[in-house]
Amino acid sequence: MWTSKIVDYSQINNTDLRCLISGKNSMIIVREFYNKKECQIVVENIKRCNNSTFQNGKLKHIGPFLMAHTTNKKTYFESAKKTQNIFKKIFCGINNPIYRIYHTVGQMLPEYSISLAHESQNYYSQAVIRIHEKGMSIPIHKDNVTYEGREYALSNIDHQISCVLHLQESEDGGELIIHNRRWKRDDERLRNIDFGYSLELAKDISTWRESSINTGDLVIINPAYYHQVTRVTGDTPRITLGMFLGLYEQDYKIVAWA
Ligand SMILES: O=C(O)CCC(=O)C(=O)O
Repeated sequence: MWTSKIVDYSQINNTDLRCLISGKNSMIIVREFYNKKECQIVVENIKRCNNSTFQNGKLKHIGPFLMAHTTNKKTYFESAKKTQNIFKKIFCGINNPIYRIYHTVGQMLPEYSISLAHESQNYYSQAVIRIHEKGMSIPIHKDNVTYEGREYALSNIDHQISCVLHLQESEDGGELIIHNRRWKRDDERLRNIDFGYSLELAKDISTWRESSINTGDLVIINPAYYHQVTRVTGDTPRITLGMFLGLYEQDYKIVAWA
């Protein structure tokens, strides 16, 4: 059966990220990556942010997302720069989870260096904080910068990994589902006009639905496999911090972006 791998933050040294790249496991959950108190402080700091902090009012994202700027690099890099200061404020006085993710993945692949991606002086977005309020969901989709981010230098990576830190869970809904089907170019015929793909792609495919994710857990997946988040049905918003990592095998280098 296609299952997740659950590890404690103290055991990450023995965790091999390659089980995601090869598709052997559906996801890695690092338990208690961030403690509950730290999550609470971050959530309180997010609540204090004014409206101009958010990318757009409806979706409630902090930080630009490369996939939303595939043909607008200038705006993406400008917004990424502005957001660095917002993140400094949000994580002021506590462990910055962005660097902790770098450190954690660095321990899983110790021979690799890891840093924020950049194109000359332009640094990519560090992360995206997503606030999913009641009624919101993420349709079935894949993430593949080598296909969709061709205008960006990092589209020549060898592998892409997605890391999502759960800062606040909703009482109900907001579950991550990952399907044991890797994106193929031919699947584009089943793409929706706005975002995501037809659920037909997941028909008769083994699926992993993870309902044991707790506040403070870090979830790592291979985003080339179709995944989705079910509708949030509780009153408390689901709040996450996400970023991608790209591996360059020959250079033993990992770059981070959102
Ligand atoms: O919020 C999540 O659990 C998954 C987010 C997602 O779809 C992604 O990182 O591509």
